[in-house]
Amino acid sequence: MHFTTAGESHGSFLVTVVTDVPAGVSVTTGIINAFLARRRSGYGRSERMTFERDEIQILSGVQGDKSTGAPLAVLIANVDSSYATGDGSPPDDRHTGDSVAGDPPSNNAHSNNCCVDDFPSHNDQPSGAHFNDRHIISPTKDDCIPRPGHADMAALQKIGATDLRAISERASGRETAARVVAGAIAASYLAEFGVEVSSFVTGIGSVDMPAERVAAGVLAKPPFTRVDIEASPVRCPDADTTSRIVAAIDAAAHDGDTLGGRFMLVVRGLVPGLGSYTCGPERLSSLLAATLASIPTVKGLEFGRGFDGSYHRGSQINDVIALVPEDGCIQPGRLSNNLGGLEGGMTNGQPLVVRVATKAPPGLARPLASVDLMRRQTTPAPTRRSDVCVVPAVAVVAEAEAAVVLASACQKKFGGDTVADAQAACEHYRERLAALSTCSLNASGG
Ligand code: EPS
Repeated sequence: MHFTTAGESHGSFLVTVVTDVPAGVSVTTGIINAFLARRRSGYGRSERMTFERDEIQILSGVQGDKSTGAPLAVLIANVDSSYATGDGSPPDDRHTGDSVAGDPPSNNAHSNNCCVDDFPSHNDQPSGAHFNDRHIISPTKDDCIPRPGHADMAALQKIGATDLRAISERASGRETAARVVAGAIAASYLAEFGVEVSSFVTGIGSVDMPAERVAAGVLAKPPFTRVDIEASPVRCPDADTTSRIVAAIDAAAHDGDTLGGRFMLVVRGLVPGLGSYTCGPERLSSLLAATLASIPTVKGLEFGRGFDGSYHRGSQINDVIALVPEDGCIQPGRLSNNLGGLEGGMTNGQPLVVRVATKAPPGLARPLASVDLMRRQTTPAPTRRSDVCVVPAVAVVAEAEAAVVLASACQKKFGGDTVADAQAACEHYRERLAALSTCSLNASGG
């Protein structure tokens, strides 16, 4: 399963195209909407999340609530669609296709206000300035001021100076809504194999959940449920920690600041042997690290005990292989899960556990300093709507990203054409694994 996204934060639509989806996966607007609604939630989001509805339209690849095996294309409508993109025509023209050939493109309100004329001449430039003025077509002063922590400045240098919105519109965290569409489809596929992808927030800013409760939360049978997690406004299944986090977010908002944090990604029900020990890039750890690190604001990843594990001796951190009871039999398993369910780049049948750290988002209401590229002056960065905290939403996006990687690994092991064929192959594989249990010894008279 693979996906790509298109669309801008304030364009008319975000688009997700998902390919290599086996036939027979349950795909409904309800399944996708439920995932998208979780991404919109979380205390500390900007006011945009109060009016975006993420209304979707499934354009292809589904018949009667099941995937057909053909690529799926899904649209998410942006309510805030103030940025004209594509052919530049307003959304209504695009729906009806009734724009008249030869008409000038109807751009947004700012587009004729090219700031190139406002530029000092080359002679006025400070030495060391390398901007190519001819390409700077930003329509407003704010759009010539890169915001620290965003893609603005590095991308401007990378692609040549241009209207910063062409960068920020695509680099925005809004694009992750389109990723969640693919994740919802992948999670629906994984559910057919009894795999549950989940996450919970463990800390935001300097507030952390008690370590014992975090440790219990990543066990095969945790003391709290998905309902408990979603009942918290910050997706943290600990009432006291939730209250302290909410207070911390309020304090940051009051100061015009933002907060990052930490969450656990936990996937239960995975069979051993997904991924590969044979080639580095095929290792599940590589694939998961790449996909999770691709999420904006993600700055740290730990598999299992991660950095903490590095302080311990091999005798303390490697999970002993033991005979453990399962389904009335005794079979080889583990008594601990220090390695987070991954050994040799493969799942080992334990819950997959990844701890993720995110930085505080860059949209500060009390802005950091930046440079006005039009006037070559230092100036405060522009202020827009501020997401004071996005950690609960990023955790949902991480679920989506991980689901796609795990669904692909599952397809690779069990076949990619239909869900039913893959389930049969998985059942056969489980029977092969059961041959290692004491029940099979008894059955064979051993
Ligand atoms: C987001 C939508 C954006 C931001 C946020 C994520 O909307 P707007 O720019 O209109 O306020 O709220 O973007 C970022 C955090 C970012 O860094 O760009 C969303 O739908 O998640």
